[in-house]
Amino acid sequence: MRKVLLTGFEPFLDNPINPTEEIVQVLHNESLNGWKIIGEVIPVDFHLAGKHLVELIHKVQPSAIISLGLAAGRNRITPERIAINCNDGPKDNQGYKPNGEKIIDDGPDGYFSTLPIKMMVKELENNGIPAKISNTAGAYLCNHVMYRALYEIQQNKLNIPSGFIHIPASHKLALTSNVPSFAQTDLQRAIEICIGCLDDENSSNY
Ligand code: PCA
Repeated sequence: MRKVLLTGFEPFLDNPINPTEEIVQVLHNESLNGWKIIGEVIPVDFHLAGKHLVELIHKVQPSAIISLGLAAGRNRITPERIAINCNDGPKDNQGYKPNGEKIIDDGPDGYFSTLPIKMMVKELENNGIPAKISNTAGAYLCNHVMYRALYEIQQNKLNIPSGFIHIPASHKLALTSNVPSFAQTDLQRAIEICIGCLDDENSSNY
């Protein structure tokens, strides 16, 4: 069965939990629409995240990659359109503070997602889940991981779709911060719906 590598992140900054961690742990080893889900948690660490992800790509040999991250404050599911060659933002979990440096010195400025992001938004909305394409994944770890995966795919001429989806806070997380929130079960269902779009015939409509 084809495998989809589904990555989430550990908690970071002032977020005591990360709902993406729970999603990938719960969905790990589940099968959906002919896809076996391999769920993995990536550290919020600029020096380790890319390495970890690249190792997973070569170990798992997935037929698609969907990476997930928390965007506390957003009020809908947001498939990302683009990743940029830049690390910036606050300190990571190891205390490293990026300063706008490139992710890959001679890498391209950016990559577009190769996931069917328009189809994902349409299907999410058809299922009653608010969603919207995002035109920036920021410059923190989420952008970093999206860029690293797309770079690795290009370097190795792997013909697989890859990209990133930011999700809002869960209710549990919103108990400790003043942000919009979804039920954890709805966040998980949203990601299942997105995985269900991987085979869509119209998926070239990025
Ligand atoms: N969100 C952060 C990093 C980890 C996560 O879940 C981001 O948006 O970059």
